[in-house]
Amino acid sequence: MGATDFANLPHIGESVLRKEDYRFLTGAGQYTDDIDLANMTHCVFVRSPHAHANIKSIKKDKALKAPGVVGIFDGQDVAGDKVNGLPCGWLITSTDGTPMKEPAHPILAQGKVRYVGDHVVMVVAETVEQAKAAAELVEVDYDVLPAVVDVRDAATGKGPGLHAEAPDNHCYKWAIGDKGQVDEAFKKAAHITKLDLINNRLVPNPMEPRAAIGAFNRASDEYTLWVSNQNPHVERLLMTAFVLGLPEHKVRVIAPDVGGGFGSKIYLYAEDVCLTWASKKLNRTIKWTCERGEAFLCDAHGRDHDSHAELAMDKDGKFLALKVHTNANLGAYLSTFSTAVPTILYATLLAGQYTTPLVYCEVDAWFTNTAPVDAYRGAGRPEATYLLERIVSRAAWEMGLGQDEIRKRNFITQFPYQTPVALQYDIGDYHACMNEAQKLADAAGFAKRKAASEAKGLKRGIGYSSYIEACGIAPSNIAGALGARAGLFECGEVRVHPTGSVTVFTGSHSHGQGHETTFAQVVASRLGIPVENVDVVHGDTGRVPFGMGTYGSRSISVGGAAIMRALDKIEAKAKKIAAHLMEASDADIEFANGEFTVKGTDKKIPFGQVALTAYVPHNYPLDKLEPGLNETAFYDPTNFTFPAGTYIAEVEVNPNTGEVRLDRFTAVDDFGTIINPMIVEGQVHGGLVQGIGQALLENCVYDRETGQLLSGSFMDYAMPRADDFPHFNIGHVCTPCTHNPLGTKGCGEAGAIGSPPAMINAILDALAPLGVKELDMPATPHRVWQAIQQAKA
Ligand code: MCN
Repeated sequence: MGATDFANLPHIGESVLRKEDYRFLTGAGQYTDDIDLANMTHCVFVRSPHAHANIKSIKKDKALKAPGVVGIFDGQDVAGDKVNGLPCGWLITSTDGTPMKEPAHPILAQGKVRYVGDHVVMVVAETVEQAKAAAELVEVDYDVLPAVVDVRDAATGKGPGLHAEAPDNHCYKWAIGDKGQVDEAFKKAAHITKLDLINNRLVPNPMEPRAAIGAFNRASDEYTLWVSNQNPHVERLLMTAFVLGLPEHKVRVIAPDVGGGFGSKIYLYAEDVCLTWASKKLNRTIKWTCERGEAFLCDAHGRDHDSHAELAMDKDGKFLALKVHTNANLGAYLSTFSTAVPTILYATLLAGQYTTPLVYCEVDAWFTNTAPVDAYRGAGRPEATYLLERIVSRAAWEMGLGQDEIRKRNFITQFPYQTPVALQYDIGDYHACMNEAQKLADAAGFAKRKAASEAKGLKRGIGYSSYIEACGIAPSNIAGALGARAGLFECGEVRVHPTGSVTVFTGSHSHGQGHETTFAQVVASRLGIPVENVDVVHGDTGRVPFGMGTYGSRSISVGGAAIMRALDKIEAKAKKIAAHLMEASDADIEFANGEFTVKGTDKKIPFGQVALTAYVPHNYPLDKLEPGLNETAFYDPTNFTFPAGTYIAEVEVNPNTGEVRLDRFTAVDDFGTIINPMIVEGQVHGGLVQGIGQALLENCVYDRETGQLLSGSFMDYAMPRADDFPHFNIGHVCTPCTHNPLGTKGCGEAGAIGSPPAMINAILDALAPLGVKELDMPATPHRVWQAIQQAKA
């Protein structure tokens, strides 16, 4: 079935209420910490209080004697059992041809700790309280070393080396584009706009902190790990093949209900491996639930870039070339996909929506004494969009053009479009998004509103951002050539039951995105059955054939496409059964609205009758066809999908206090065909809140000298709240993706990608009359006020 026919099916584009919400809203969800198993023990981790230190000794004797203690393990114990370190899933090759530096990432520190929160000792006891009390008795003697936490310090050679493999803390130097050609283009430029900017470090903070339960069954020699994770098959593969050396089929990983992840639960974490390993060693089931303060320290953080960019233009503001240098903070160790974030997922997006013919980007990645940095909602694409959309607005102001006008002059209009940074966009309509956004934002009325603000002593500004992003990393062979150490396909199984209801098994994982509803809509619409008759199973390696999980807004476009492929097989087989039942030839059978018909006749039978016949094959072509109606498909996309849109923010700034009030925010996105508008709108809202949160409030700060995390709780890390936001104006443009069978493009990250530059551009626009030209996120009242004072000075 083609994408156009699909878009016209009954439940597609319908705001079906979320099937999963009944259980979530009535307290019936089952999160990892809700699971209590017989004879279960509990675990806490003794973590490093220092950013950088040698471990002189670890004394466990007193703790071992504490009430309820079942076992205590440290780095020597795991080394003794030949447990490997955590692997990194993406190999980046430096410009000189050498592989990135890949120091060991032990699951319990071996002789040295490298960030506050690094795992040192695991304490297992009968109760959490007993484990905590015993952990207090573990004596770790440290020899504290100087630390380096700021990426600018690491990049300028300040601070000590963290790893013997990278004495200068340099992990890799990576580049994309032709530097020589870019330099030539700069020589011909009529105007060059320059910009230095920082993309602030963020803490993910899903509602449910990480949690895991490791269990070992002596009878079957099998392990089970329940874990709050976004991709259980990948977790199992990495843990068995690379760390524990276990047969994959002897380990079952279950990610039950998961209360959000935003990227931070993609990774294989040390705790998950510790619990699995120790469950056999102690022959006891072990639970660990991360506390919020612990999560701040040890969940992978996001962003943390320091960049310099230059944009060359002709006299009309047409972009000739873009040149970027970025220092990326990787933290103390390489987290699972960390190395791909500031490279493949970042620099390849620097063409944006524009015809810029030449782009060169160089990235230096550094180790620092901070928590590992990895993908966080958007992963690389927010960093690219922030840089590009900030410099484009600055260029507009320098050239005396409107922020809209400079964008329109440079928009790509012909598709497919090959960018100078590897990606080929299949389709889009950037002018349509801009026009719709300007209409919804009432951009024409801005001058009047600005005058009204001015009359109140307030500064009003408008900020634009025309983002593009790439979802559903693909195809596997190209990603492999670029360093991916995993496939990027998805798997779907459609099991039609004898009574015509359906269970779908998907390798995608839903942790807030509503897959149980939208995937059911896809299946119900194809088979012409009620949405309630379709159940979606995900998150269990014991039930789902295989899966690559959820990240990069890939689930509907890759996971959904795999289900579509399985449905193609179901339909093809069902047609043969129907042909037999109606004594017609296979070629004459048509299927629509849940009925099989014979072309040119009034003969018809419902889907349910075919399903029953498949399992009660009395009148059945057994000589040609197997009984049953159960099909599996794997789908490896031929390209990314490229959602894009224009966002417009309008703010009022109080010049006396520096306080920013977001007055209106408009987001017009092109997600191709939309399955469920309500869910998509929810996804956009969530993304916007995270992006605007980054722009105005959120900031992860380490003490530059000691490496202590200063924003380690919600008292110091400002999470956005509902009353920080106005009602969002949401609009859509639809250019269906050309290469997946649904015509969909991902929507899960767009809001977080497009909104930060729109916000900062709006604030800078408001403050332009005061001479403010520079502002880094988050634009807290203090920072804005300081910028105003500095401009005055
Ligand atoms: N959808 C649709 N029509 C489209 C596109 C998507 O109806 N054209 C629906 C999908 O069917 C799905 C939802 O919208 O129900 C999101 O789909 P998609 O864009 O494919 O994204 P994923 O499901 O792969 O979700 C991942 C994405 C990412 S990468 C992050 S990070 C993120 C996000 O989703 N983390 C989230 N949204 C989140 N939402 C919640 N509540 N919690 C998180 O942790």
